[in-house]
Amino acid sequence: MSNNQSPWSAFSGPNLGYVMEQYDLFLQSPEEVDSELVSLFQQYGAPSLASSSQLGAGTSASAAAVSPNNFDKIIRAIQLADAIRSQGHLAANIYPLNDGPKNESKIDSKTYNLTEQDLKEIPVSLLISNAPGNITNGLQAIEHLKAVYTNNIAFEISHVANSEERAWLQEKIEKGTIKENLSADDKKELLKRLTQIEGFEKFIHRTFVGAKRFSIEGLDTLVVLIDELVRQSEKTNTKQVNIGMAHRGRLNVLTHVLNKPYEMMFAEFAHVPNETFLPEDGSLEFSKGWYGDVKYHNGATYRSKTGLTIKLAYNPSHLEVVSPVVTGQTRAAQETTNSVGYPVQDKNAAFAVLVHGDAAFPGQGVVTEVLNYSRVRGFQTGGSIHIIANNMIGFTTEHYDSRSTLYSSDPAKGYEVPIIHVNADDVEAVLGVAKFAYEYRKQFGKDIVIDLLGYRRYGHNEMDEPLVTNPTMYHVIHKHPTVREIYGKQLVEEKLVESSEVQTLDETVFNGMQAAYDRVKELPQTTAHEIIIPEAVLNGIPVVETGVSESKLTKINEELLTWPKEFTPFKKLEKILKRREEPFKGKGKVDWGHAETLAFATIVQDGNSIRLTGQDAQRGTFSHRHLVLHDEVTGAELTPMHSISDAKASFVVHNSPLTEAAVLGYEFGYNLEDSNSLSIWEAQYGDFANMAQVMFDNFISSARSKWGLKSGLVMLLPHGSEGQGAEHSSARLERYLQLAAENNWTVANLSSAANYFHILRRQAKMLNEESIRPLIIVSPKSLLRHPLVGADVADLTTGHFETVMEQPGLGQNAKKVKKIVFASGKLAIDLADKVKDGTGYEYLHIVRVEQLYPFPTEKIQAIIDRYPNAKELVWAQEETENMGSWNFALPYLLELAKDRNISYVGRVHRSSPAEGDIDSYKVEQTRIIEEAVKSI
Ligand SMILES: Cc1ncc(C[n+]2csc(CCOP(=O)(O)OP(=O)(O)O)c2C)c(N)n1
Repeated sequence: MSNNQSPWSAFSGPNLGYVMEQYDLFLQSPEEVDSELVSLFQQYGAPSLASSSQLGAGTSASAAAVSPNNFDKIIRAIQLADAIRSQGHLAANIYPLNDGPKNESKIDSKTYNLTEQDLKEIPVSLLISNAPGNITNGLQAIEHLKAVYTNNIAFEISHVANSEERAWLQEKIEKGTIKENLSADDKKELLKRLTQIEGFEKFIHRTFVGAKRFSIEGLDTLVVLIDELVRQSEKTNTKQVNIGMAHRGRLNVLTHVLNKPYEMMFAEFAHVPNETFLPEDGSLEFSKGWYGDVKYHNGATYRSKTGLTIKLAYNPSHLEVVSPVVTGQTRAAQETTNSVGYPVQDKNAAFAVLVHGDAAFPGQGVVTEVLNYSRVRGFQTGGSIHIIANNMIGFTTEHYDSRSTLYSSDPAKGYEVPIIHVNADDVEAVLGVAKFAYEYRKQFGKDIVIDLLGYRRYGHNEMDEPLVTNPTMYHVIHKHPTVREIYGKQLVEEKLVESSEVQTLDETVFNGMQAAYDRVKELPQTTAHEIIIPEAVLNGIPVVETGVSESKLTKINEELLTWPKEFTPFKKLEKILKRREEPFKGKGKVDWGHAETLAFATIVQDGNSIRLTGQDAQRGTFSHRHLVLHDEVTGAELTPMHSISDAKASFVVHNSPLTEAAVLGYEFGYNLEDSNSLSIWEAQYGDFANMAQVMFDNFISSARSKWGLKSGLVMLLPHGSEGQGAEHSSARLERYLQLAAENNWTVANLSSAANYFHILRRQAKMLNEESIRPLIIVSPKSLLRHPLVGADVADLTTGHFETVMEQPGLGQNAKKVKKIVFASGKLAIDLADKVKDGTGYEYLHIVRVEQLYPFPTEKIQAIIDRYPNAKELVWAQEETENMGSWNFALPYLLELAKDRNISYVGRVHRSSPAEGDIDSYKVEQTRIIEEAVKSI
């Protein structure tokens, strides 16, 4: 630009509009305008159309003739165009029952004091960049914008901060082609699909009267939407689609998307075994637990001939909690973990489709927990496609009692997720929206929300009478035609089909279902349901040798402590870590964190990848881990585990977002999908795990018995009374023991770093075995560096995980032992500290129960049998009497004790797990220790 040339020639379209707007502001309050623009305005005066380089295609003569000095109108027209973009959704036709809020004033030209003639005079290019060629003046431009932003599809994208993204979205929308012109065949196919979807519900409604199915009707196009996502996936070589959804419409999705045969479905309604109808080509897989679950919680895996796998996740009643599980599964499906270093992620390999309810989406916090990790490196999956199956009601609760926001989808806005609202009665629009969402995810690797707005034809379930609580809504619904009827009518009007054909199609589909049910009726009726627990589960975990040769461990240790020359460690940390050389030179002990590191290294050498996550897990809450080092100068990260020679699998530790439910659920899902990976979640303190209680109750403890899902997930829950007050003293061990049954998981409270090494290695070795089960370790805090807990290298070279350990120095003279004390974890070490080498405690033996569940009855029995004069069995714990392991252990002790006495030493019944001040703690802890070891 030469000095003399007006800078305004460089501006065109909406940019010129923006400069004009700024000029207007400059005239009124110059201090609010950017200083650079101010100097331009001072030097060159008003920006003018006449000096703009391009008026753009479609600029009519009259438009070009707008007076350059009177651009107030232009500004108002631009504001109108922008309002349509940002507020058009308020005026859109997105509610099938026409019962949503509507406000057209914000996009009315009168609000902007603009006449049709005014608009006609505005150049198109000022309002729309790259407008379709048939738009030749401003009025047409505004009408076009209204058509694309306020029809049956509405958009909310102004909260997306990235301008490239917004421009991409805007261009796609304003092209006006999201709702495509379908061929006649495509339309007929769609009608057929809608007929099947509706027909399935109608058939069940009539045949199995009163049976709960959580009908899809009113949101039938949900299936069409997912169908399209599947089709797009097949086209773009995506390997896996993971669907998470609740009850609503689930049976329809199972049948039509996962291709579960009608016969199988109807057999379930008729209470007859359905395996006979499982497709013989192996395309469909179900896992089944021995205790089972209701049909609308079951999942399935479908493998199409094109190589695409579709999974519908097994799901408990608890709304939204499946979302993190499915997202974790998706990450695992995207990652390759069979080589050293970080796992390699291919975001195109899989994606998650998360279907939400309109009440649950804004109501359940786990939804935003999941949205939050959408761009966090350890948890993102390149974008989930969220669908709100929005029937405008939650059970009987209407939106005004359900949320404080205008839309159900509003919580997603904080995460810069584009939101598309679409009228579920416009099947072609729904189809277009599915494609659009798929394309967006592919382009930007981010989440997107489709708010599919429909209604619910019946009550919450089919037994409910919705007129009782929601009369006005339901009087409308009862008169509202189904989407099949609407689309059938449309195709008749378009002369693509005769109305009789619509009717015949409906009958044919219904007859097909009747024929399927007739085949079911031929099966013998049965009400018996045998509960058969698999042998491998009943047998529990066998003894697994887990020692590693000293030469291997020595080499690993050296490799872990050899860092690249250019890496500048933080000196203090370097000193601490270098101390890990000492146990290999016969000095000092391998402490807890060191034992863990060595176990991890040997596990990746054996070929199992490791993924460890948790709050501050890289360093470890208690600064004991340091698996990721930071260069003091550059801040660069170094993971020494990646330098282990012969490692055959990936290793990663992620610091997680500050959530328990969403992260634990994620890891559970990850581990389900990649059964070869040792997935570990660590709570910052064990008590925080109760924020994820639903994951323990509904997935981790029971997924195998309900759904047949195997998991080897490890959970580390720091636990132990140390005078830190009520919260950080207890992982609420009793909860995990209460949920223990049918060998569902292992619960351990350890007192030895060597035993920790062996239990981790045992878990890894069991990963692909039938006997694998989740592992809960209530892990230590002060024991992390306790000399009595540390291991000698020799303790790691042979042997296996010990479910029970005996206190060294005690019980030497069997006849003299009068009392056997059982303790675990930190109290076991407090007692060890007390009895030292055992001198003076001939009457006493202490048994450390390292594995609480499955309870090591036989081992304990063998120990008790060695001490015929031990008349007193004492269960000692530092927890309160109503917490900890005592109530769980008592029935086992009663069986073991025979004629011996059983007594309890520990804190009395309390409502809070620990005293709030350190002094009271010390007094109480000392009392427990004294009482436990005192002579009888
Ligand atoms: C966490 C949780 N709380 C309560 C319920 C009980 N419940 C089942 S469905 C439902 C209403 C759900 O409404 P919405 O999310 O709109 O889904 P819709 O059933 O309408 O499809 C409620 C409260 C539940 N299943 N899960």
